[in-house]
Amino acid sequence: LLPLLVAVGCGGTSGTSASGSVVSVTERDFSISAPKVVPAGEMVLRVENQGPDPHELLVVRARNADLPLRSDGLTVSEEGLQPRIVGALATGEPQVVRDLSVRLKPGRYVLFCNMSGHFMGGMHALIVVR
Ligand SMILES: [Cu+2]
Repeated sequence: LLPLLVAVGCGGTSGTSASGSVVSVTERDFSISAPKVVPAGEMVLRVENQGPDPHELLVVRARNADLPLRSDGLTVSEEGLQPRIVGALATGEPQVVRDLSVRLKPGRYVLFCNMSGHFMGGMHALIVVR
């Protein structure tokens, strides 16, 4: 899977920008692919949705993907996670690439999609920032 993730390079982006490094994240039904370790600081999460469904991406500081659920049992309790949510993005339609700028301190973070049932379906990834 990894070689596919590296081949984004649209229009002369070089892997770094004024706001820090660029980290490629890929979402699909129903998984999230992201680097396991990234350097701390400012970065751009370049999120590509490979669909076919629309997705979203939330970034929360958490030890593992054992996140609290709402009473519906289908979505993560974003209310219960505040203020540990450090970024959020709706990816919109498939094949769309969107950037999310975040500043991450060293620690462990979970990327997840909180559309109904998607987290349970496997749309979460743990990244270590150091
Ligand atoms: Cu999703």
